[in-house]
Amino acid sequence: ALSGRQQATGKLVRNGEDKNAVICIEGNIASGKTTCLEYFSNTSNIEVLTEPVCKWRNLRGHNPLGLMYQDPERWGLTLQTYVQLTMLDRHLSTISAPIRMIERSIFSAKYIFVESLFKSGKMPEVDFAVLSEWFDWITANIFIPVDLIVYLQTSPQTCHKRLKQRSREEEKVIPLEYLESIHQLHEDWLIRKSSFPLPAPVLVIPADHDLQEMLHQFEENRDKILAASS
Ligand code: DCP
Repeated sequence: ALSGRQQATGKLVRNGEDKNAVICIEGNIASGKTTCLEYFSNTSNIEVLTEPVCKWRNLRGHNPLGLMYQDPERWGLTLQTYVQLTMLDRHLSTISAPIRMIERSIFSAKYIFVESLFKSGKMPEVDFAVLSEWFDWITANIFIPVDLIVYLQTSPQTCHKRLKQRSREEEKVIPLEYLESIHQLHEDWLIRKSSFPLPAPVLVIPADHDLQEMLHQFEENRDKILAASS
C-alpha cells in the first residue's frame, strides 16, 4: 500500500487520489472520536477509517499498547514505531469514496504521543531521535494529504470519566495527569497553534456533552465538515 509516483514536488503521491477530501478526527483519549466516525459512517460519499488500535493490542500475539502502559521507558519506542507504520498505511490506503474520515493521523501520533513520552522523561533521547528521523523522512518524501482537522475538544476530567466507564484493560493505569498532558499538547497544536505545523485548517467541536447532544453537534457541523470536499 506504500506505492506511489514521484511528482514535481519530489513527494510520493498515489495516482489520482489527491482530489479527494481527507478529514482527520483528533482529540484526547476517550474524547468520542469513534462515536463521531460512526455517526458519519452512515453518510453516503464518506468512507470512515477507524484507528488500528486492535493491531496495537495484538501484534503476532504481543500487546505493544499494553507493554507501553506498563513500562513506557522500555516499550514507548516499540509502540510508537508500530503506530507510525500503521498510520502511514492508513493514510496511503486506496480511497474508495469522495470523502475520507480518519481517526487521528500520523501527525498527532508524533506531535502528541511521541512528544508526550519524550517531554515527560519517559522516552530516552536516542529513541526520540530515531522516531523523529523516521517521521521527518516520511513527511518530507511522502505526500500525506489532509484537508480538515476536526478537533473534539474535551476537558481532561470528562475523558477520565469516560475512560473509567469503558475500562479498556490496558488503560486502567492512566491517571488524570496523563490526560491533562495529552490535552495540553492538543491545545498547543490545534488551538494556540504554537507547537507544530498544522497540516490543515481546524474545526473545533466542543465534546464534553452527553451522547445525545454530541450527535446533535455532529449534525450541526455536518455542512462545515463536508465543505472540506468542495
Ligand atoms: N495511543 C498511544 N499512542 C498513539 C495513539 C494512541 O499511546 N500514537 C493510545 C492511547 C489510547 C489508545 O492508544 O490508550 C487509543 O487511543 P485513542 O484516544 O486514539 O482512541 P480512543 O479509542 O480512546 O478514542 P475515542 O474514545 O475518542 O473514540
